[in-house]
Amino acid sequence: WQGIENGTGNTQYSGTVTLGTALSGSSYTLNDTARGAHKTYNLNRATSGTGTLYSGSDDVWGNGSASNTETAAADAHYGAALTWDYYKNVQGRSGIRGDGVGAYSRVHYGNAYVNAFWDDSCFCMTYGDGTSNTHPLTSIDVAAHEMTHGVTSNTAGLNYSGESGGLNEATSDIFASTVEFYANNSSDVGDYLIGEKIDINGNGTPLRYQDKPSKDGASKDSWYSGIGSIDVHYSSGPANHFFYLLSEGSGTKTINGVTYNSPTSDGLPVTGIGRDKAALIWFKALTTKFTSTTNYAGARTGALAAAGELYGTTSAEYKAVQDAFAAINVGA
Ligand code: ASN
Ligand code: ZN
Ligand code: CA
Repeated sequence: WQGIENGTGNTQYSGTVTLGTALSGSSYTLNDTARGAHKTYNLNRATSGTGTLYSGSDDVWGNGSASNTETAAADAHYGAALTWDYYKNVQGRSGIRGDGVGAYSRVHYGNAYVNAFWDDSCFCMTYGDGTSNTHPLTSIDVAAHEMTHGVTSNTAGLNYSGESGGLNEATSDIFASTVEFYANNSSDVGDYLIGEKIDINGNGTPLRYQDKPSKDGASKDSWYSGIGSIDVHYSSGPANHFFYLLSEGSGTKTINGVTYNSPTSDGLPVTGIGRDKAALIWFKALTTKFTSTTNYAGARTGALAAAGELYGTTSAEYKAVQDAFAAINVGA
C-alpha cells in the first residue's frame, strides 16, 4: 500500500511547489499516486533503461540548483502533474490514453544532452541536463510539450513528417503554452514562447515564438506549398501562429510582461477569442477530427468543424478560426 503524500519540490524554474508523492514504509518516493501513479526516475547520465525511482527519507526534493540531483526531478515531476491536471480538469481527459494511467519521467539522460523527448515504446518522457549540465530541459512548457506528444500519439496519431508532422509539433507547443498559463506559477509565468527558461541558445532567447514563429530564424509564419519538406519543428510555425492569432488576435499586445507583435499574411486583422476557447477548439479537433495524415487544409476543416460544434457556425469563434487560418495563408 502506498500512501498519498504531498511533498515539497524546490525546483529550478518554478520556485517551491507541492509534489504528489507516496510513502511506502519509511521511504518517500516520486510516485504521484493521485495522478495515475506517474513516477520520476534518475537515469544518472545513462542513455537506456528506466533508471532509479527517486526515493528518500524526507519528502523534500531538490534545492533549486541543477547541481542537486533531485532538482531536475522536482521540475519534471511538477510539469507532469500540471499537464495531467490540465488535461483532466480542463479537457476532461484522464491521462495520456484517457484511461487514468500515468506515464513516467526520466531525468539526467546522458551527459550535457540538450534535448527532451517523448517515446511511445516506453510510454515515458526523458530529459537531458542541457549545456554544461546546468540547464536541464525540465521547464513546465517542455514537460507539457513532451507529454502532449503522448496525447497526440494516442488520439489523432499525426504522422511525424510532412505537414502532419508540423501539426504534431505545433500541438505540443500549443498545449505547452496552455499548460504554462494554466499553472499560474509566479516563477514561470505563462507566455507564448517555448523554452524561455532553459537558455537553450545560450543568450537567454527562447526556442520558439508563437506570435511570429520566424523570429527563431527558421520557422515559417505562414503556409506555403513546400512547407511539408522542412523540419517538423519549423513547419509547426503556421499552426503555432494560428493558435496565437486565434487566442490573442493580430497586432501588438503585452501579456505577463512579454510584448508580442503578430502579423497576418493577408494583411487583415484577426480578433482573438482568448486562449481557453482556442485550446478547447484545438483539443476537440485533435481528438475527434484530425487523423494521422491531416495536413494544413485538413486542420482548417477540422478546427472549423470543432468550432462549429462548440460555438455554432454563425459564432464569433467560428469566424475567428476562419480569419486566423486565412492569416496563415490557409483557405479563403
Ligand atoms: N524535443 C524534441 C521534440 O519533442 C525531440 C525530438 O525532436 N525528437 O520534438
Ligand atoms: Zn516535440
Ligand atoms: Ca513558455
